[in-house]
Amino acid sequence: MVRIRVVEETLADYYRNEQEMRTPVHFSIGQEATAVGVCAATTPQDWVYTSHRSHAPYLAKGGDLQALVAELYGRQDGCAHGRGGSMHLIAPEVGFAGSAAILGEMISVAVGTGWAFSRGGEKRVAVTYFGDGATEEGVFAESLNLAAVHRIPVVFVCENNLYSSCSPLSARQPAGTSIHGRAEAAGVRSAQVDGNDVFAVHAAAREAVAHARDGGGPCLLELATYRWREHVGPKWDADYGYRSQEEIDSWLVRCPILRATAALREREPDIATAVADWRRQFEEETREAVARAKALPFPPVEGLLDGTYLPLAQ
Ligand SMILES: Cc1ncc(C[n+]2csc(CCOP(=O)(O)OP(=O)(O)O)c2C)c(N)n1
Repeated sequence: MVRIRVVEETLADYYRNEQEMRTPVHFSIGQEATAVGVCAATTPQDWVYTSHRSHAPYLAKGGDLQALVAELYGRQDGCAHGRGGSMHLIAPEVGFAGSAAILGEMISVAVGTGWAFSRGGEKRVAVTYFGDGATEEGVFAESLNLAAVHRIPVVFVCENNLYSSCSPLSARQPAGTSIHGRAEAAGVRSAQVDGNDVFAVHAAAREAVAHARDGGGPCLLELATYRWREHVGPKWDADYGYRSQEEIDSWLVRCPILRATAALREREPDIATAVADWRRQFEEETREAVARAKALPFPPVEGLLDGTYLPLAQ
C-alpha cells in the first residue's frame, strides 16, 4: 500500500508539473486497501481485470513499475507498447489480465474468463474491479445473472467510492437500495466490507476466492472506500463544488495506510520508521523509473496498425 501510494503521489507531481504524460490518469490514492487486500488473495494463475482506475491493482498484482511508467509516457517499452496509456495496462505474466476504459466492459470479460476456467476444469478464478458507477451499466446485471446461473468462478469487486465522476451515488440510486443487495437479488453471494481496512478486505477476498475456486460460484465484494484526488487527474478538488472539504477530511483520517500502521504497531513497534524509510525508497524508485522512461524511444510510426483488428486499406 505504501509503494502504491508513493508511486501515485510521485506520478501526480510529474503529471501536474510537466506536460509529458499524454494520457488521462485516474489515481487510486486513498483506495490502496482494495487493491492490495484482494490481489493478495489471488495466485498468479488467477486473472485480474480492472476498468480505468488501474494502476493500484496492476502494482498490487505484481505488475512491473518500469513498464507502467513507460506506458504512461507512451514509450515502446510500456506494458501496452506505449499505445494504451494509463487505462489500458496489462501484465499477463503476473495475472493482471488487462484494464479498459469502457465502464462495465471488463465485468463481462471476467465472467467469460471465469467460465472458460470452469469449463476447462481449471481451478482458477477471475476477478474484476469496477466502481459504483459501472454497476449502472446493463452489463453488470447481465454478468451477475450469467455468473450465478453457471456458478462461474468470478469475484466481482466493487470499489464503492460514492461518486461516478462528480455525481454522488445518493443522486443516482433510490434510497434503501444497495449494490450488494442487487447482487443478492441476482443470486450472487455478497459481502459489504470496510474497504479502507486492508485486513478486513483481505479476509473477505480470501473467502470469496476460495469459494469460487472450490466450485461454489461467484461472489461480490462491495468495498466502501473514497478517492482523495479529482476523478481524473492529479489535483485535489474540494473547490469543484460536488463534495465538501469536510467530507474529504472525514475520509483522510480513515487513511488505509495509517489504519494498517496503527493495527500493526503492537506487533511491529518500529512500523512507523519502516513506513518512512519505504516512502523514501519508493519515491527514489519512481523517480528513477521516470528518468529511464523518458530516455526510451516512442513506438515507431510504421508499426501503428500492428495489433489492430481492421488494418486500414492502403
Ligand atoms: C460506457 C461508459 N460510459 C461513460 C464513461 C465515462 N466515464 C469514465 S469514468 C466514469 C465514472 C466512473 O465511476 P465509477 O464506475 O464509480 O468508478 P470510479 O471512477 O469512481 O473509480 C465515467 C462516467 C465511460 N468510460 N464508459
